[in-house]
Amino acid sequence: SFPMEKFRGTILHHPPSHCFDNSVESIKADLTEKLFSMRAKFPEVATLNDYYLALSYVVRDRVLHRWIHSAHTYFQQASRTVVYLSAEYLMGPQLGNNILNLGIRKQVEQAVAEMGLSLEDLLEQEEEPGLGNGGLGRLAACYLDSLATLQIPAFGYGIRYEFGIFDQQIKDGWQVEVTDRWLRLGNPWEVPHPERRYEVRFGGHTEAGYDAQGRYRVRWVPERSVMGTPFDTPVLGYGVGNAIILRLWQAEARESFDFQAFNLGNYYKAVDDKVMSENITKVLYPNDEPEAGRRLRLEQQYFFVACSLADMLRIFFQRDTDLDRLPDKFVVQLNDTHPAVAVAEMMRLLIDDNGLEWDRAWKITTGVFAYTNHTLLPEALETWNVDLFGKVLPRHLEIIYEINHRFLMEVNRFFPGDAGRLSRMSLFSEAGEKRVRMANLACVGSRAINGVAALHTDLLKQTVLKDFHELWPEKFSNKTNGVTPRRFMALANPGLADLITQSIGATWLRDMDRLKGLEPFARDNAFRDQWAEVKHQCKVRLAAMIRKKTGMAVDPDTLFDIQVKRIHEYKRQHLNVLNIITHYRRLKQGLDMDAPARTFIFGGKAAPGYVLAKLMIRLITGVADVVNHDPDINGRIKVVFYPDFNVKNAQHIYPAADLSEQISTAGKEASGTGNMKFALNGALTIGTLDGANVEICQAVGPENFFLFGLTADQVAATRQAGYRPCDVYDGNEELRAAMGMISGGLFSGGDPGMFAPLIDSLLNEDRFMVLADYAAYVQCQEQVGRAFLKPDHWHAMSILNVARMGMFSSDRSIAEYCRDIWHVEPVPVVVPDETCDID
Ligand code: OAK
Repeated sequence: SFPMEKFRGTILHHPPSHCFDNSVESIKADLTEKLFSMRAKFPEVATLNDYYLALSYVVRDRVLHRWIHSAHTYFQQASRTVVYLSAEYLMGPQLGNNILNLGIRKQVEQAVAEMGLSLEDLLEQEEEPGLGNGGLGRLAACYLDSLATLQIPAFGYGIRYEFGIFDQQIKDGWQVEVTDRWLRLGNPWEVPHPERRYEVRFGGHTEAGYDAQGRYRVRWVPERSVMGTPFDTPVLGYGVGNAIILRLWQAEARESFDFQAFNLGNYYKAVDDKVMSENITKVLYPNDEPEAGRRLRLEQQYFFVACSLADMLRIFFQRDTDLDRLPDKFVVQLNDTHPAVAVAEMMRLLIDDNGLEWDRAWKITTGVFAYTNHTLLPEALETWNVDLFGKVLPRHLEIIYEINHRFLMEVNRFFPGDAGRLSRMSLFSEAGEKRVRMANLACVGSRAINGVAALHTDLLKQTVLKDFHELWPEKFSNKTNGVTPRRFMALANPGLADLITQSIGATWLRDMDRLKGLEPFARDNAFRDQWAEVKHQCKVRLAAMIRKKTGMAVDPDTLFDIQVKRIHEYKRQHLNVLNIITHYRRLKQGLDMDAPARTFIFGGKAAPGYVLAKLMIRLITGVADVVNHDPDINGRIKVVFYPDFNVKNAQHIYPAADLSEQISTAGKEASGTGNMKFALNGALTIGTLDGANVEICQAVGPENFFLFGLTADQVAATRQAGYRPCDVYDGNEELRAAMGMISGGLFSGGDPGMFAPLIDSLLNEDRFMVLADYAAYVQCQEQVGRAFLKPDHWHAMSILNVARMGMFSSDRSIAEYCRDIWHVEPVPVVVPDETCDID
């Protein structure tokens, strides 16, 4: 084989400095060439998808060129590197974003136009990789964008699911899940590296003994193993030479045939094993499933963690030999607990594979990891049955027992004899069946722990992680989430972005504090008119999309009131529906006739096994059916369920909103990021003091925010005082009427039983205080209606929202992670013969 050793640590040669010509002529020539070389087609027979693929390859070459120079620079400088471990990445379509970040939009537009194509049509061809459920996965994608833009050496590691989040269809008003075959037409953005695969072992048992030097050693004798192959997708920063890599692992069988089984004539067992291996990365698991504790899911988690850490060590050993220096070279961020088994795997790698002693290994491990928590909901905190865990990862279970033993001794030194504390902090819960607590493992193995909004971090310290905070207050900090303005403003809303750039210059896209410069324009009539016109155009476009997807006509002159996010009881889409029904009933009674006409738009997926969430969708479509066709209403209310909410659709939806619904029960939404995307596109928010809403309200000013409902403290106190939802129900005539219309069958074709589970859960328990907040919400919505009737003031508020939202850029979040947790510095990448700066 090639004698790599000889060259390790020296630079062989520079990467190609082939100079890309981004002129229109050159892009056209490249496009035709790619059509030929990558699609084997000539123009007359090429499909739109062929052109999409060809254009993607044209763009990919240019992105890879920057990636090669980035990788080379980072290698040469042995730069400190961030490793982001996440089971989910919701990247969204790649073509448009890469064109934007390369700064070649105008040329590409013209090039394809001259070839008789429209860029918009080509962009529409792309099927997005839906490799995530919602907020957590999209946050990871925004963070990659900001890491690249801020010139931070980084890797994103994750799983290449063959089937991402399901596609949602609506049939007879119900959600129907369809498999997401996103790879069907090929994925031009990834580069597979089968030459760089790793073996991942599972099951079996361990054997203890002594090595040649007489040291105690444990040997793991696995039962089976699979291979992990990396697929690399470059992520380009905006207006910089830097690109980073998203490296997703795909599981493959070790051999295409198990030769022994084959020789024994057991052909089908051999094929079976191959299928079993490949199953590991077959499908993304949905959140919010009642029983998610499945073996395959644990295997997925360990699989990608094992591959990623092995890869990280390989890179480390390219330049270094002393593992004590690992924490100087890498920091590994755990995106929630899905990758938390990394703590045990790191210990195993250091002790079993590299021969380190426990204390030295533990110092390295706890110097490398940091943990972000993304939820307070107790049912979303991950635990694994110990028997299952031991069957899949016997060596890791032993290591976790040992970590726990040593950890509880430490706790006991700090808080002697506090048995309650010991049992709460243990890595194992013993109530009922014994389980491993992944959040506790993540806390113990990390040197930094953070929440994702100020309120969330405070609540973490007071509730789920209280004991850990008391032990290690210095580990905790808050890092309020952010979103990338490149995708969610410049790409999604070019009209708005252009207007902003005309007024305050172009630098805001990389320095969002500059948006402050918009404030004076809130008083400028001519500017307000332009602002209103941009919003109107976005609404016209969304109306066309709604028409195309649902066949429904909606009027862009009505108030677009939008709630898009996962469907969940705590997010309270049913509170929104109760207000719609109330408003509907008032109109039927001839009341509220001066309220503006509204289009209520919903979107979002329900977990396939979450019965009440699916029923909430059916309620929305049921209300839509009645209200939209009631001649008395005559278009004063329309209700739309926009099917298959995903990143691609989201880019059409956020820009078109007048009103953003952020109405979760206070204390339940860790942060929210949709709230930021709406406000950055000039929507006003109706919201509770929950998650990042608190900070948004503070930033834009309460006079530019529609605030309602119980605070997190009040929610807790109300619960404590013995909250009885039926008392609220009894005391509110309009609420009774609205719920009565539901339970009477008006929205279920006369079937009174359909929504009974929803109604019963509200009346008997109402875990999320829907009824407690109902009156305040309805009243706040009336205020919204009145405000919308004064367009000048409305648009002024909208401008002030955008002007004051700069801190919710993911650039700010990432800069804080870099400063407080990661301690990494930017490493600028110079690409020869290229000017990357867009401004
Ligand atoms: C998913 C699975 C397990 C735990 C949390 C999640 C998740 O998606 N959490 C969401 O993370 C977002 C990013 O931090 C937050 O904005 C959302 O509030 C939170 O629900």
